[in-house]
Amino acid sequence: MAPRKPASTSSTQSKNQSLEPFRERPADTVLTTDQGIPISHTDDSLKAGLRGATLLEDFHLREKLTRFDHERIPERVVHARGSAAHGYFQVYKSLEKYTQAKFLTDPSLRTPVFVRFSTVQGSRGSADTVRDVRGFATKFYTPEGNFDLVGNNIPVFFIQDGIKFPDVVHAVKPEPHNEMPQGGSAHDSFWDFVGLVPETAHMIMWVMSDRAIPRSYRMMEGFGVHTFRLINAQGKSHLVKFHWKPLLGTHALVWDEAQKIAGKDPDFHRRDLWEAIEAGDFPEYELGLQIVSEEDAQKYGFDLLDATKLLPEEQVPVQRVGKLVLDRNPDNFFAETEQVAYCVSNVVPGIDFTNDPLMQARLFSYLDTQLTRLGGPNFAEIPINRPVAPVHNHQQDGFHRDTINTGRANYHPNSLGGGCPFLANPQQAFKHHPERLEGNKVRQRSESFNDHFSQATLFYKSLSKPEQEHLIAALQFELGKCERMVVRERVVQQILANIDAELATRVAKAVGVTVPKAPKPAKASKAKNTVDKAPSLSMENTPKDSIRTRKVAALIADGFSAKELAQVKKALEAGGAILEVVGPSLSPVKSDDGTEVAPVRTFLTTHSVLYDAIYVPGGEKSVAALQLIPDAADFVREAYKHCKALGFSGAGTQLVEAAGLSKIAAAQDLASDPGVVQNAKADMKKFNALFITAIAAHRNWARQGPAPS
Ligand code: HDD
Repeated sequence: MAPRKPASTSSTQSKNQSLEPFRERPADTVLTTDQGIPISHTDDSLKAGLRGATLLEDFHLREKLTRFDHERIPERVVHARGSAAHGYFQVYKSLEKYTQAKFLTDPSLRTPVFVRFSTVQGSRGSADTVRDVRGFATKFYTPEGNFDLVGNNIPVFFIQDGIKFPDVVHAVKPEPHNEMPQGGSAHDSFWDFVGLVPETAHMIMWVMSDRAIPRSYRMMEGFGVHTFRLINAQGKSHLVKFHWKPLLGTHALVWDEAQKIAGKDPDFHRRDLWEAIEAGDFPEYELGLQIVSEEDAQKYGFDLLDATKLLPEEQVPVQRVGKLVLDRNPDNFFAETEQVAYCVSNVVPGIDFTNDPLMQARLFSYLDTQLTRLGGPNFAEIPINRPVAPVHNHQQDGFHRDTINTGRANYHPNSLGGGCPFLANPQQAFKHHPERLEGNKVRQRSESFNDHFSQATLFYKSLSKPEQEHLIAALQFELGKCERMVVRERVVQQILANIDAELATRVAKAVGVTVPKAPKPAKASKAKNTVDKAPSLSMENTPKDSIRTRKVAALIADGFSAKELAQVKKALEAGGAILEVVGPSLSPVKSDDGTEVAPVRTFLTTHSVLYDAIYVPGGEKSVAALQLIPDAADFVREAYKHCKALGFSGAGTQLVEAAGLSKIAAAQDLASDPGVVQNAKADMKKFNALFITAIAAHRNWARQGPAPS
């Protein structure tokens, strides 16, 4: 197969040159059939007379309909809903001490990547902001072949052995009798499974936390989950956990907001990713590695082969070793995002697997699923899946074969083809780490996998108070949707009571379950060298120093203060935020000095939940008009409810009271709520500084009360 040029090598490269041979023809061409026959009329079928029957002979009609009838391929059995982007990865300095992988040892190399983000439970058309795990899959097109890091935004998994994957997926997917619910886990079969399978406990804590409702794909972490190996040129192996750290920090939505966005804009995350890249605000993440020597593998108090456990950063710090930049949107959703096939088994020399039984099953499952999904064994020839490394082998035939193999030597060894392709130099070839393996054939689990609750408790205890309240409310919501008492009881009594007594009691009360009489205290891990708290697990400790790419709605009507709006816009844009003007209609709105601004959205076409912050400039007439528009006051109320930053300058402050927030209307000094910035005197310098700090803080959680007790 001919070598392919990198999919994207720099942010200045506008088109994927490597795909050019597969691209449609340029704009000056004429319409043809699939056979290249020119077509001059495509609006009427061929008929026997003007009002006569359609003729079977009409090959153009038949081809058009046949192609349409077969446009769909099976959606992914999990992670069906996704969005992707091209970009590149570059290592900061050589990691040759740990690995021979070229993309990790050559700092001058920009390795093209294709990253697909996804939800797990819902179908292709489901909403983006549902409570769910997010997939974070990266295909590195390295010079030594493709490496696929198929991770999630949560560092652990529901189960320990891949043989249970069909069970957990069947349980969480819409129930088989009525195909409900779509895009969510709040139903009986999922929680039935959880109550019966205690190894889910740790993952459940993560999925009920705010991690499962990210603000943006650009603001979530990624994790390889399993322990992998790095192997250096001398054959020495280290164990490694892969992380992605978003440079914009890790931020979440509010559950009420997430549910409303699912209706207002089901494409919220897809749009956010697309628009950021189109605007040149390229999402960036650093690759983090937790490296552990083989000798230390046993010392962390849990089994590194158990995918329901994480390695706290407080025990082994994450080294940031390189940067991932997503700088180009796909040209065609189906050809790229839908047809990309990630396989956990795709590794390059210098990276290897471990015996994690979850990972081992994945090594089979991904390649297997593509055979059905992409119609046969030649899916690696689809442009988005082709390596940039040259491919030479004796594979042949099968459905959808593109390569035209020449010559007669389709076997190894051969002399008819001059011995080609030759075997690679062992120094450069992939070598499986020669780990010593010995044991009886058993269908059992290691005792070292037995502790299901310590890390669930660690996670819960490491959250901030607001995060804990959100988690409790999420459990109350999810279990509250379960119809069967036995399901609710088992989760509370067999799972939650083992994690935290207060958590179990508060959820029990809310879902009508008897509070466990003497809730069992969480079983402390007997292991040495564990931590009691891991601040790195809380999003509270994420960087909050930037307003880059934050979206702010400015609410205006005729008579708004042009000066105030211009000054706030300038200050926000200087910080990298986006100010979107929302007005009563798309017609230009006249300011107090006669200049006009055309809103980009109206109260009908957008909503408070689609913004990070709200700004109301002064102008007596404008504010008086906004007070008469119920949706304008609703904008303010909702943003307040969702703990967002709100800014009111000049007469804009009057909208606070009109929105029914009289308590804060009275508190002009910010003491009661630093997230609400009011400046009736329109001292814009002071106002902008405070407003920017409030937006960068992401949310003022203090505004919320606790979840019901
Ligand atoms: Fe999986 C897709 C992530 C366990 C079997 N998985 C899939 C995708 C992601 C993950 C991000 C979407 C890839 C894309 O965008 O195309 N899966 C994970 C993680 C896991 C995990 C982080 C645990 C650490 N998965 C897992 C197990 C199995 C599978 C244990 C089976 C034994 N996963 C699949 C699959 C999918 C898939 C059925 C569906 C579509 C596909 O592979 O290409 O094979």
